[in-house]
Amino acid sequence: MPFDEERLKIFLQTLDVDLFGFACMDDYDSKLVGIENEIKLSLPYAISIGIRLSKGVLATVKDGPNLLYYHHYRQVNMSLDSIATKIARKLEQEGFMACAFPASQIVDWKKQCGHISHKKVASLAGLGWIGRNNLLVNERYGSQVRYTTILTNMPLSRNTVKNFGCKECTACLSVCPSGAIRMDPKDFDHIGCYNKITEMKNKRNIGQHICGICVEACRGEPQSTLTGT
Ligand code: B12
Repeated sequence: MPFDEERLKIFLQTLDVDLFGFACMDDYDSKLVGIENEIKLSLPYAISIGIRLSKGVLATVKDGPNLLYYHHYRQVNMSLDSIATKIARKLEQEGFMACAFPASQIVDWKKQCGHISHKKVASLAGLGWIGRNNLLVNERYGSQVRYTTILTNMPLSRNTVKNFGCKECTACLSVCPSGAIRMDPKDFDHIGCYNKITEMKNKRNIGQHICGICVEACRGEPQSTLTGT
């Protein structure tokens, strides 16, 4: 029996992820960073996976990042990286090519970019939309999900993009310590956010540019139907 999309879905359901979806790299209209752009042609399909953050840990994020959140952030990144490697290995064992990208690695420090935007791939894979907080908002889990991407040449169908938008929700607006969040997601103040995160990193002795306040505030709708394929 050939390893097709249906069998891939069954395999993905056995893994410890909360969300997954498929996209076509034809629709990814940005350049990849620090890697040959031709990979989009040789590996034209994308699998986006997401792991939700612990509600218990997020509840401790009051006025900014703490060491517990930092540890959890690293653990979830490690889980995503390990699961993405497992998926790529499975695809290669089944005779396809695949490439797993790191969950959280900066390859261009000046432009603050990773190889590929996981938010963009996840939104193309139907897992959510870019919210007022500049994060990917999933209908069910809000922004409390971290993502990564696997590219492959195994033919996959595109999921429908769910660009529902934040509607009247402004939960993240007033809590942002830098005032970077505005009504229109396009007006998000990237520099203001970055400066505040850098200040918190230095003051709180946290080894990473993290914050967590707008992540904690964006909780999604627990009643909504499960997204992903
Ligand atoms: C570098 C980086 C940062 C930099 C900022 C860089 C930047 N310019 O965005 C800093 C250190 C400031 C940062 C901060 C944070 N980050 Co960060 N970061 C990254 C990283 C490693 C690379 C991002 C990148 O390449 N950006 C380049 C720009 C061009 O791409 P982008 O921001 O991803 O997306 C833009 C465009 O692509 C476009 N877009 C996005 N989707 C779509 C869809 C369509 C259809 C279209 C047309 C356009 C479009 O609009 C976006 C906004 O401008 C990613 C991991 C990754 N490889 O994706 C994590 C990542 C974006 N970070 C993440 C998080 C959670 C955070 C923080 C909350 C920190 C924390 N963990 O506590 C804050 C968020 C602050 C905020 N509200 O935005 C998560 C987001 C998860 C989510 N649910 O959205 C990611 C995806 C990591 C992960 N593995 O999950 N981050």
